[in-house]
Amino acid sequence: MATAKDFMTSQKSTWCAGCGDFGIWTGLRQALAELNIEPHQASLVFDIGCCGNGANWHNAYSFHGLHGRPIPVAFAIKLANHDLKVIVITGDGGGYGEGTNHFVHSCRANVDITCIVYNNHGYSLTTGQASPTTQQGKETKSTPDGLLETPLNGLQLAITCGATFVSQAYADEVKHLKDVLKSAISHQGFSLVDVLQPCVIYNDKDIREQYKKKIYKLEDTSYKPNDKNKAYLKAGEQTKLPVGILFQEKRLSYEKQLPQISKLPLVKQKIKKVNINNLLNNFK
Ligand SMILES: Cc1ncc(C[n+]2csc(CCOP(=O)(O)OP(=O)(O)O)c2C)c(N)n1
Ligand code: SF4
Repeated sequence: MATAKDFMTSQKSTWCAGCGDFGIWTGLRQALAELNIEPHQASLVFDIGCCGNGANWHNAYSFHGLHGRPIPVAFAIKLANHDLKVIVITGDGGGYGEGTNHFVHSCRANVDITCIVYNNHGYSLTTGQASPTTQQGKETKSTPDGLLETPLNGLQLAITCGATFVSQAYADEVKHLKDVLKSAISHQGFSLVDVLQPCVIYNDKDIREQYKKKIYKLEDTSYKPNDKNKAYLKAGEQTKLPVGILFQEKRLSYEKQLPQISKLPLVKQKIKKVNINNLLNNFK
């Protein structure tokens, strides 16, 4: 039986005391353990960012690559070995900014990966610039006179682009977050968990009080996550913030439709000897 501790390394975290990333780290480790996934059965793909720095203290097959690019790496890992649970760890900057293109097309593809967006509504690692989810009018290091653009809603983007599991969670509600993560990781297809993550350095000083006033659990209402139009509207709520599963549907995942890997993961297949001359002759 795996335990949450199995997903820790001997490295100490460099996150600031009070960072919301700690709650997500705990929730993720607990979710994996409760699903009885061992570290060698999971691949965690980290973006560059404060959240991505966690690559050093998460034990699993980890990859820490270029900013905005964890999704294509995760997609490729899934195609190479679809027996692995593949999880992307990215910020709102990486997921919805530099990596938007990959996000959009992986939703469409419905590849079976889980994308956890550590959404602190700004670029934290690079010291407080505006990201695509920053509130309009916000003064940040990169928008000293206030941000002009309207914020991007990652939940609505995912629903529109064909993601088959879309959810929102809160970093400080670890048990609830863990349950949402368990559902997302167990889902067959592209799953998004957008986690509202307090940053104690670059968010408003009362960010936790703001979240406490606004957040409510969808399970405490009569809401059912099976209607795309209703999910889109729910995902747009701002005065109050719903946490839980907003949308889920069944659709065959990308890797399940590939005949080449339907019987055996690519990594377990024997490499066939190919006469390269036959191939080269085709180009003559
Ligand atoms: C290709 C590339 N572009 C830009 C950067 C600079 N950069 C590093 S992290 C980052 C954004 C971090 O914000 P986010 O993804 O939201 O993660 P957070 O630090 O808030 O967890 C940026 C712009 C980079 N390292 N590489
Ligand atoms: S700067 Fe913000 S997001 Fe980064 S470690 Fe500190 S509290 Fe967390």
